[in-house]
Order: sequence, then structure tokens, then C-alpha cells
Amino acid sequence: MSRSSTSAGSYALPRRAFLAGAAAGAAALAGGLPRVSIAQGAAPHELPKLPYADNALDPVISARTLEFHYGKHHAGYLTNLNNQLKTTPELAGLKLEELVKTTAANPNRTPIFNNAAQTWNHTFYWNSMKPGGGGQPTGKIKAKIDSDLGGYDKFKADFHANALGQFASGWGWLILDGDKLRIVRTGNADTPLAQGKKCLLTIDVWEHAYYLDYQNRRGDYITAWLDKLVNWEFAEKNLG
Ligand code: MN3
Repeated sequence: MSRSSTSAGSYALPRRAFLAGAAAGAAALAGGLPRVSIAQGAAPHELPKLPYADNALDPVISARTLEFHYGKHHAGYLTNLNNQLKTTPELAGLKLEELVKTTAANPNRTPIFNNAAQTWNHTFYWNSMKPGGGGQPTGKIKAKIDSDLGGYDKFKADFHANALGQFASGWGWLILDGDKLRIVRTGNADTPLAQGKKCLLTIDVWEHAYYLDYQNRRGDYITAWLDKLVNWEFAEKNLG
């Protein structure tokens, strides 16, 4: 079964196409962020604090959505993961990024991969947003979008179409693939991290991310996210 489909200006990352060994992004993510460490230690894994109050993204994303999304969904993946690791001590010593990559490469580990990747993806998503964010980037990330993705307006249209076009649950991403920016999407729990890509930004397009605020209007959620929430400073830090 294909987990995702391609569209113009984007491509779907094939699950387990390859596995790069580098600790992609972990070092770059460590500096300067408000006490949220994406690079977490071994089990039991901890739920990082949200980098803002749960009403700070209102009205684009309501406190009620964050309350469920962070407090129930994200926390649920983490609880499931820690429970799974109690019976797989050979994996319990791995840091979260290593756990994602290791389990992605092994089809017998898909249940653990799903919870590990969802735990990592959500922390990355919280940091991909900030109150008062959105709009056009500046600095290095702007220059890179101009050179690799045809400028901000084309980026915005392509990022929107890519995330809107993810069939059912998944994620839209801006990544660094080699030395080029790319807009990609992944289905369900899948993540470019599993393939050693450097993630710069992500938007969660599972219905639980937007349904209370936007119902079926995923496109309106993506537009509001781009215009009012996207955290370009986080993307620039990840770019390195
Ligand atoms: Mn989610």
C-alpha cells in the first residue's frame, strides 16, 4: 500500500527507502530554543514542555485543540512508547532519534517506530510554530528558499498544496536534502528523520491537529499556519 502520493512541486518520501546513519538535526536543534530538547535521552522518555502557553496560538490553534493534541495525543504516544520499551530492553538505551532510525529499518519494529516517530514529530511540530510567527522568512532561510524553491510565493503555494494533498493522516515538511531545500510529506507516523534527512519545519495534518478549529477545512488551517504561526527562527536554526 502506498502511504502517500506525489503532486507537482513535492514528492512523497518512501518509508525505509534508505537509512542514513548521521545524527541529522540533533546537534543543530540543541542551541537557543526555549528549554525544549528535541534530542532526548534514553527511556523512559519524557514529554517536553510546550514552548508556549496552551492558549498562546489562539485563535489560529485554540487552547482546546492544544489541550487534546499535546495532553492526550502526544502524551499518549509517549506513554505507549515507554510501555513498549519495558519489554524491549535492547532498545531502551537508545536516544529518541536513534530509536526512530533503528526501528524504521526493521519491519518487525513498526509498532515501536510508530510511537517513537510520533513522539519526535510532535515535539518538532510544537517548535515549528510560535505566537506571532508566520509570513515571510528573512536571512539564510529566505535566501535558500529563493535559490532552491523559487521564492516565498512559490514556496507557500507548494507547501500548502503538498500538505493539503496528503491523503488521510500525515505530515508536511520542509527539509534539507543534501544541500537543497525540499518540500515533502509523510503518511501516518513516518518522518524524514528516519531517512537521515535534516528536518527544518513540519505541519501536522492529522485531523486531530485542526478538526476542533477548522473541521474539514484543512486548507484554511494550513494557510493560517503559514501566515500566523510558522517559526522561521526554528527553521533557520535547523538549517545550521
Ligand atoms: Mn498530531
